[in-house]
Amino acid sequence: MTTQFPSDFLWGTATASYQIEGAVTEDGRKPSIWDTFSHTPGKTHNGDTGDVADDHYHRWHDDIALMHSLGLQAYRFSIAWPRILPDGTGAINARGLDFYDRLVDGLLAAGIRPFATLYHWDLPQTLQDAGGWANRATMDAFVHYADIVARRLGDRVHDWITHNEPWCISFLSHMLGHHAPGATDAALAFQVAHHVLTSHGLAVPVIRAAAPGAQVGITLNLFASRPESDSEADAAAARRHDGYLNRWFLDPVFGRGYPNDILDLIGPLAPTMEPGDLQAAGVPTDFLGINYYNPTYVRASDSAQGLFKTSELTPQDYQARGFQLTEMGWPIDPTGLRDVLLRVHLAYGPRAIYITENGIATPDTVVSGRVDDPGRIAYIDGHLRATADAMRLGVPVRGYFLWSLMDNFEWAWGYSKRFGAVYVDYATQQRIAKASAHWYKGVITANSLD
Ligand code: IFM
Repeated sequence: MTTQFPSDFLWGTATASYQIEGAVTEDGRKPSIWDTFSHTPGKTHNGDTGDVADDHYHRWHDDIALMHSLGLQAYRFSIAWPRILPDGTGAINARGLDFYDRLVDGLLAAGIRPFATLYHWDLPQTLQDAGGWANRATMDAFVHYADIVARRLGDRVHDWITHNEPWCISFLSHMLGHHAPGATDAALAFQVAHHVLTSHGLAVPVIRAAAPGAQVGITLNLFASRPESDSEADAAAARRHDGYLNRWFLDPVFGRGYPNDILDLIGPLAPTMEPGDLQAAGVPTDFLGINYYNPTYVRASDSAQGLFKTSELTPQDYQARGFQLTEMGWPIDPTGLRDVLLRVHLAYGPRAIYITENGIATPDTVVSGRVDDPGRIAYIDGHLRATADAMRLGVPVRGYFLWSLMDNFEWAWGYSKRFGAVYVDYATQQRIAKASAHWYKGVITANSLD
């Protein structure tokens, strides 16, 4: 059955600065926490770093031409804070701003609408040395940085995202230790989350003032938290899981403060707040960005280590239950996206939603100059149909950004996982549009799925 999208539906791809740019010491850029982390032995697969990545800093012009050839209408990229303010605050590095200036002009000349994310994890190391996101001063530094960037680009960039995936910035990076800066302290993670959310809210009016007419939002990575069985214990575990992964972020962003059930659960680990913080975090926004990859099934667990007393199914569990897995070991289930979209619409009512990331890592190889990735086509197809299902039920989804434009540095997984619609040969930096990129172009052109 043909699935038609509205005529103004926006089709794009997404990337992030540290994952593609390389050129980490060029034109005045100083280290970010990801430079430090990736250069620390044992932190990334194979010791991979973003030193070169996709060399996009030098190849941006060709990359825009590639996007144009693929029919893309929008491009979500992130700005590297350490290029703009190499120490996080203080002197502005004009050459850093110039890079994004050229990029934006190039995108517009190619008819591609730029969506700029201000923070996709590359915190200047100097700020980390002063306490990072646990330090309130980092919030002020972020707002100042947002102001500088919005003043420079705001005459041409109309769509702004403050932060990408606050859950990853806080819990994945400060409680689970998987991402930079690699801390394992739950109280720290809650404090970081609070400052990230507050800084989002403080930055929104600043961006609007610097870029009149701007549409401003935040991107959350949301999960379909599902109980593994019908038992009341597992249902309660799924609520806790949802509480700390989803509601801990959705509730304050939509002006409701933090969820009481999670506050009760964490007791003294709750963040220190100042008057006005929650009000700031709840500032009305123009859209919500949602990143969705997979559902998560959880069961109650009495493990003394688990603050939330839940455990997620393992990849083996998912396989045993008939799920197909991505190369990341994540279960594939597009109904999770439909459920997340409906839930957010009904419970929070954002003015508009963009799917700012959705995609899959697949085991791609080049054969006779071609890369066939049927798994990616099936994944996108399924998730677009799920999106259309949600839209038919009234969810205001305005666009879809495939993660990612091209293969890139997948954080702790280094270059071992390929999420791109475009294959990157890291030895030569050759780009090869995969079968999915050609297929996606067809979808964009038709504005529908057959
Ligand atoms: O590569 C990441 C991206 O930086 C943030 N969202 C999830 C992607 C895939 O893991």
